[in-house]
Amino acid sequence: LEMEGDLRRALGRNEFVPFYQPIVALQSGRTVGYEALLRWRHPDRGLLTPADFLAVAEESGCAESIDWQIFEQVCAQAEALAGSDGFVSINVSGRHFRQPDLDKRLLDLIQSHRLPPRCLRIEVTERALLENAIQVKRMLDNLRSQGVSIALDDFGTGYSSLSYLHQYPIETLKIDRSFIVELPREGGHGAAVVRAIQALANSLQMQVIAEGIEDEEQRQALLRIGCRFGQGFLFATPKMAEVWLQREHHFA
Ligand code: G
Ligand code: G
Ligand code: MN
Ligand code: NA
Repeated sequence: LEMEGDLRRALGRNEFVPFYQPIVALQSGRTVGYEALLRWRHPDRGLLTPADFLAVAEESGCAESIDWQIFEQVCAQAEALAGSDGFVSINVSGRHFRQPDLDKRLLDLIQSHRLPPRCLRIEVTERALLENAIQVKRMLDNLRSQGVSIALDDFGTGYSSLSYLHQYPIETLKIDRSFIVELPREGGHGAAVVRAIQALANSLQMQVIAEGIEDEEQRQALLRIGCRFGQGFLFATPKMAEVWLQREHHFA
């Protein structure tokens, strides 16, 4: 409750900012895009992550305003970050998809910033797809038809039914980092899951991005499985846009 007042003050002072984590081609180390991740630059408590405040923000009804503060900044920065063929992805919560004009508002924002829609990607969770299936499908179809791409976040942790996947305009599956942690153990659970997701993606002609890659062993295991893209502390932690715009970064 103390934090609730704090959140509203922070909104007024634009203390919520997107940090960007590079998404790289695992073989070459070339940056192909960025994931925008919410941070709160708190004047006293330093840099806070969503785990520190998102639950309170949701209870107090501030979460959507925080999201729009992030989307606004991403739309202003995404073209420079994306370059000629990259993208910036944003996390859109399931709760946010209950708003029936989310697609229209996002497209209006994109247009007001003169952002080429191909620069933007939306990360949606399996849960969001299933909670409000018909409305979410309509909105994702609309966004996709305008050039925004769609990724399914935390894949593998949600629901087991895969039958819905091809019905949505999803181009990318993001493998949850819980599977990457277990990956290098030969014959382990992680490797089996990652191999299965990669095979599924291949047959549906989707791209795969592995999350939370922390060491070279994991990267090599992913390359052996045929996974081409990933992100994680092995390459880079999330940082402000300015850091990535200063010079060309290569994570080979
Ligand atoms: O970077 P980090 O560990 O703090 O992210 C934790 C979680 O917060 C992730 O699951 C991510 O999906 C979510 N998240 C990150 N940025 C945003 C955002 O801008 N809006 C919302 N709603 N969630 C976000
Ligand atoms: O749920 P989502 O995938 O959007 O959340 C991404 C989260 O994972 C962010 O909080 C980000 O800071 C965190 N993250 C990114 N790379 C790594 C990593 O290599 N290891 C760990 N432990 N967390 C990571
Ligand atoms: Mn994400
Ligand atoms: Na994820």
